[in-house]
Amino acid sequence: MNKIALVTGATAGIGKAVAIKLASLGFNIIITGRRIDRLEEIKNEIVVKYSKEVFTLNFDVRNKSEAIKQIEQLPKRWKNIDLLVNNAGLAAGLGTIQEGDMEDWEQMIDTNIKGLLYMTRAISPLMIERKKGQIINIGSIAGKEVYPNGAVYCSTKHAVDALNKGMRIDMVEYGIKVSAIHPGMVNTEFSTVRFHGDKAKADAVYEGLIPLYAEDIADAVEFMVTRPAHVNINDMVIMPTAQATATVIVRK
Ligand code: NDP
Ligand code: 8X3
Repeated sequence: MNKIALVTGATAGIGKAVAIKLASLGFNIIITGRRIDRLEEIKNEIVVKYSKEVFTLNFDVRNKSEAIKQIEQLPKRWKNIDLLVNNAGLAAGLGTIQEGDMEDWEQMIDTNIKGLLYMTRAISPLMIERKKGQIINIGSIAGKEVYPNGAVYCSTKHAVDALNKGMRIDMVEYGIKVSAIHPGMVNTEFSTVRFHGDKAKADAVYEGLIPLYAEDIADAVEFMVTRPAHVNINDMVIMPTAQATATVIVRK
């Protein structure tokens, strides 16, 4: 069987583009997400275009017992996961701490930090047993800087940055590569989700500049997974050319 990659949050945006890219590189893919119709669509697309095998897992990464069970119950051959892409995540809302919506905070913390931890806890022992594997964590420029009205989202992505470094320390003796990609603005469903479905507000985020596209991040994943065995890319920060920092953006 070909190499196996598991991509969390593969029903949209970066995760979907990464799953498709990895299939084009020859991986069989496990895709996860809460929207089962999307999982089935993407599975069909990959099977038809790339003739790769796809296994779908429909669950919420915030649900600890479900996340662990989904991996435990994988058929034996699908447990040989060579690559885990921890991508599922979101920003919910944009506002100050003093006025923040605590439900939004919990959703971000539970998905971006705890969900990533559950998936890594479930899958890393399988890699350790085989003494091989690679983990790519999708962080953000928000994990390198803090911007106004983004304290909680930025905290979750700073946590991803720290977890990426910590995991690398824990895994090094087993030969497991651990990397992070930290994108700036990528035009996906991210802003629509952040603004709770307000598409006009979301579109305004990308007005007057060429943002990154999900495929640009998939290209970075391709670079990471095609390095020789002795090379690990620790960390990659990728921005649109029109963006210098989280807040310095040139719009024309
Ligand atoms: P999208 O909203 O387009 O995609 C998010 C994906 O995450 C979806 O597949 C969604 O699937 C999944 N997801 C969200 N919550 C859960 C959950 N509780 N359980 C399972 N899956 C979940 O956004 P992006 O593709 O842009 O975001 C992907 C990652 O990239 C995130 O971690 C985000 O923080 C990060 N990022 C995004 C940037 C951007 O500008 N777009 C920049 C920097 C980082 P479903 O809804 O079906 O469950
Ligand atoms: C998403 C990009 O700039 O909203 O992580 O933090 S930003």
